[in-house]
Amino acid sequence: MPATIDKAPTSEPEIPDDHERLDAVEERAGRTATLEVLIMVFAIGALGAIIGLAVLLVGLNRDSGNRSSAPTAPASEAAASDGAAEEHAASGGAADAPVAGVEPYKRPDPALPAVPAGAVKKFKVDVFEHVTKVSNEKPATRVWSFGVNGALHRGTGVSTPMVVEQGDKVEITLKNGGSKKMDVAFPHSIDFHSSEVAPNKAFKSIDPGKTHKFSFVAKHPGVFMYHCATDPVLMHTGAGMVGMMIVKPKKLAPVDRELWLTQQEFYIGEPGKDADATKMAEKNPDVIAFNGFADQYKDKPITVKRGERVRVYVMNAGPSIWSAFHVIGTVFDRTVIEGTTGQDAQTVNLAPSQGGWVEFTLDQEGNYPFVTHGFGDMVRGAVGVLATENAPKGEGMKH
Ligand SMILES: [Cu+2]
Repeated sequence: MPATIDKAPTSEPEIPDDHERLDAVEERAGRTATLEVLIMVFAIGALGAIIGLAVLLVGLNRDSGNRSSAPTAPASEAAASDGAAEEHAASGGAADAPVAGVEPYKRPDPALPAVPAGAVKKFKVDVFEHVTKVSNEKPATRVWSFGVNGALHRGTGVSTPMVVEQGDKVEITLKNGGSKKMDVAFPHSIDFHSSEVAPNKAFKSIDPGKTHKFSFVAKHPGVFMYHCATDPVLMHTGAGMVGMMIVKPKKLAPVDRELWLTQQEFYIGEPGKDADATKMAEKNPDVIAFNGFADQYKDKPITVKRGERVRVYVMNAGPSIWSAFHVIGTVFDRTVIEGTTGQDAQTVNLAPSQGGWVEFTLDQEGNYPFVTHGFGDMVRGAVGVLATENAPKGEGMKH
């Protein structure tokens, strides 16, 4: 600025008359000054080096502190935005680190839901994204799920089944996150294998907060998969967006008890975070579960009666692993899998997306485990127990 520039120097040194003496004095003074300057430079240099090192160390410390705490930042933001407290250990990535704000476990009732009343079967399908455990042994994970007509299986990773009868008109209203509680972050869609419709229209993706309505006639009986079809479909289905629609045949013989079981894989990422896409691509699930939680019906068995006729509707929702559904201690009298009726079967073979039902009676009081007989998959959680009313309690798998 001009104000500063205009300031003339006021301490201009005076020039003495005796030039010789002055030169000598100046020379000595100059040598002394040079020495002093050298010492000063040295001292400053040393001090600078020390300060520099200290700054560097502090900087490194802060930097590493930032890195280790970085993963919590998005979680805190998410917590602030949806009101659900969510955090995990700042560093080390401990797999068993506690995750706050995890939904409490609630055992899904395996009894088959009823067909909705009314001439047109109306399903209001909610998409929600939630943090839940899917196994007692594994950290909580963020699962993307479907709820139906207000029934949301929070506390597990399973989506709600839908049941209709052959020939029913089905009306679907898909709501991609109808409220803050649904916590939806991505576009989603729903694809029904039980329908015959133009997928580009009916199964289109919709943004968070949007609604999409479509209908179809359920012409074919069977146990059909439904799933999110939004790209990348492996990510959406591997994150949990799979379920079953049962289309009962018109003249299905009544049985004493009807149950539903969805076999599903879970690929757990960072604790409390979205599923691990690399594990999905490698088909290496952490958990394979019936109805969304590893071993849950082994720990809390499904009660049946000795001698009653049981029908179990089974869907292998994958997304990638086969199911070899088997009940230990019985033989299936009748099986209906993908339109083929069978009998005298020990195990049914279900590719990812396939389903059907099996019928049997348990002739003696006891605990009858059901499994995928692919045992490497069973040990990841695909096991449960059917316990007759007078079976020894608390014995689970013992036999
Ligand atoms: Cu989706």
